[in-house]
Amino acid sequence: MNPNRQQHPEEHAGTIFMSLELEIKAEAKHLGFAISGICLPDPPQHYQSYLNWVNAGCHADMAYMANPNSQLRRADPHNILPECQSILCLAVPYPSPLQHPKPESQAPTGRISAYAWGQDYHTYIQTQLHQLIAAISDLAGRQVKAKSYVDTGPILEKDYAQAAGLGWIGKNSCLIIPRRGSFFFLAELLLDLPLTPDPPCLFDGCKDCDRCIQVCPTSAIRAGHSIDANRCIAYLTIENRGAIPQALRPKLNDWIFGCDICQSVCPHNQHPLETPIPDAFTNSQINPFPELVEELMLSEEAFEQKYQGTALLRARRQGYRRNVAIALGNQRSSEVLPFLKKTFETDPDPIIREACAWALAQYPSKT
Ligand code: B12
Ligand code: SF4
Ligand code: SF4
Repeated sequence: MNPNRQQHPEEHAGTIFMSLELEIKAEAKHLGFAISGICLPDPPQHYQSYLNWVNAGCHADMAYMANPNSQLRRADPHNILPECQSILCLAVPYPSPLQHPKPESQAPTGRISAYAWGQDYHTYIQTQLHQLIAAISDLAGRQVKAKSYVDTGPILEKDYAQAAGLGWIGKNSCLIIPRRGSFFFLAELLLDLPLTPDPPCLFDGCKDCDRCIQVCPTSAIRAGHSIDANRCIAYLTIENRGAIPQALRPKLNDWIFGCDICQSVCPHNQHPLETPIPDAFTNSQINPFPELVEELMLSEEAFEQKYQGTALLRARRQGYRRNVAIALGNQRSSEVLPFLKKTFETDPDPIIREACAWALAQYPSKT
């Protein structure tokens, strides 16, 4: 404990000191990590399931999920931070799409997944994690060695979150927090600090429910609480760099970046307890339901400018406009035909031209 640090308001002679674990969690909460828990840096419980998933090709073209170095690191957190003695698992809420239904619109509009409505969570949460490391060093009385991740590293984040007691892994493969649902980002700090672990979450809130499996438009949810990325709209619209398989295009409907369907139907997301959401994610920087023609016409410069600082840049302009063209094909709104035709005829990018050709073919022929 650092003798120089400021006294906690509850600390004065005669009162009981909070444990280091509780003090760390209080700091975490103060920095926007609404839920936190601690686990040991043991090999993850479902490592073999991960290997099976990779061997079955469910990672699609996400090579970073499969390469030998990434497998080695996922096998044991000590392969990332040899001095690791505990893992602090953290969750940060983002807005529920159920509270922001898509408004009626004359012009065809798309749909952007709720996790991307605010600032890019990687940047925002990484900043908060660095502040938390500084606070923990202060509490510990020494500079702690730490490695921070928020969707940024070779670690099975949901496994550790479950081990640290945050929640359970649902059949839709998302980490669900009891009474709070799954519209949360996960983050971790690997620490060289020995901390008392929390009990794991042993609750199974799924039981006989299979709503997510029933509604997934592309049948991407596999048995065993995992997803076939080759079929998942989130993968197809964000990570996938090539063309989207023709058979799946109609299933994308109006989704142009990510997909919230399997979480939106989950009973645990219907009436969650309110959890304060950081301003970074509530002050929506973008229109969650943008007009598709406007998006199709975005120049490289306009795209970068419009979506600077948001997660949308991950799809790049090419992937984003490919998705937009497919959504235009799915909506069959005849006033957009001139824009689709113009893009088909003049766009230099073959991926975009092909997506426009497909979209045009969805419109009833006049002959
Ligand atoms: C690759 C990836 C994707 C891929 C593949 C998805 C997937 N489920 O694997 C794609 C691009 C499709 C994707 C989509 C999304 N993602 Co993503 N993704 C990841 C990433 C980088 C790795 C996930 C992973 O390890 N997959 C490997 C496979 C094997 O893991 P898994 O399918 O989850 O399998 C686990 C369970 O099946 C469990 N298991 C195995 N057997 C059994 C048996 C039982 C009984 C149980 C209970 C569990 C169990 O063990 C496995 C290993 O943990 C993580 C970040 C990270 N480093 O963990 C984010 C992460 C999972 N994604 C996240 C988000 C927000 C999303 C989206 C909601 C975004 C969107 N709206 O479009 C969707 C959700 C789609 C879905 N239903 O999963 C969040 C999830 C937060 C949460 N509450 O769970 C994470 C944790 C990022 C973060 N730090 O916030 N994602
Ligand atoms: S995110 Fe969409 S496509 Fe992917 S598993 Fe869930 S419902 Fe299916
Ligand atoms: S919809 Fe049902 S089965 Fe799917 S994750 Fe939620 S509770 Fe589990």
